[in-house]
Amino acid sequence: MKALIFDVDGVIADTEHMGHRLAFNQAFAEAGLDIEWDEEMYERLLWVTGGKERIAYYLRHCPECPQLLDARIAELHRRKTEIYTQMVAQGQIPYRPGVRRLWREARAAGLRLGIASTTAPENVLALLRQAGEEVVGWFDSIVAGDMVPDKKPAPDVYIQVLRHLGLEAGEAVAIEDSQNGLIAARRAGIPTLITCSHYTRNQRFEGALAVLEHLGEPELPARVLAGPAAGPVVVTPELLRDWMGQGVGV
Ligand code: XBP
Repeated sequence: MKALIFDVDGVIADTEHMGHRLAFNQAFAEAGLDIEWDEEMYERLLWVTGGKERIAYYLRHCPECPQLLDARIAELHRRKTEIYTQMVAQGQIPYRPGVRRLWREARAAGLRLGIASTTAPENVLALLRQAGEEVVGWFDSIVAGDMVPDKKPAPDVYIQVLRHLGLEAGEAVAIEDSQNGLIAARRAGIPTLITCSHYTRNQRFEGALAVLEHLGEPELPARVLAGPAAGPVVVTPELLRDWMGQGVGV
């Protein structure tokens, strides 16, 4: 294991729940559109990855909604991104347990770090900067949003990160929170750990290394929801190497 590749939304912070949905709704309201995505609707819409794609999908399936041109959807999405990045900059979306600790431990252990995300690159940078300006430089590859042709569950984003890092799939571990993310990483051949988030708790994760509540802190170990260990765990580079060595899986 030479690298850890992190998904962003749901893994670094519970951004879908605390940020993205609210930002979409605010952008709709500001544009004078009578659209509000409640939690139940948003959970279903999350199967469509990418904000522009999600808006377009929703409008196509909403007979009473205006049918907007792609340029209008892109404009709405730009405003949504502005709203979202402001929310992040104001510190409204805290990091999940264990994320910063694992980044530090991975670097200390000589592992490289990557980001593979479907969200817009400016959203990724805003969230990383929340941990300090220098944190962006900890990542040797950040691939996000429209930087690849096809979004998750396509493997493009992971294949691109592996290319940047110059690694084979089996030399990295991906950390994801959703079934679409797991499929993307597995299609790229990368062993994948799942930390469930607000909207993905009920999804299925066959083929993951393990399914955890979060990454854990020494004072707040994470429950193992499926996988190799019985008791609560704190995810460390050593634990991941151990699980990789044992060939564990869900
Ligand atoms: C999650 C997504 C994104 C976000 C919204 O990506 O599918 O579309 O919901 O962000 P990941 P944008 O879990 O891979 O980070 O509106 O910027 O697309």
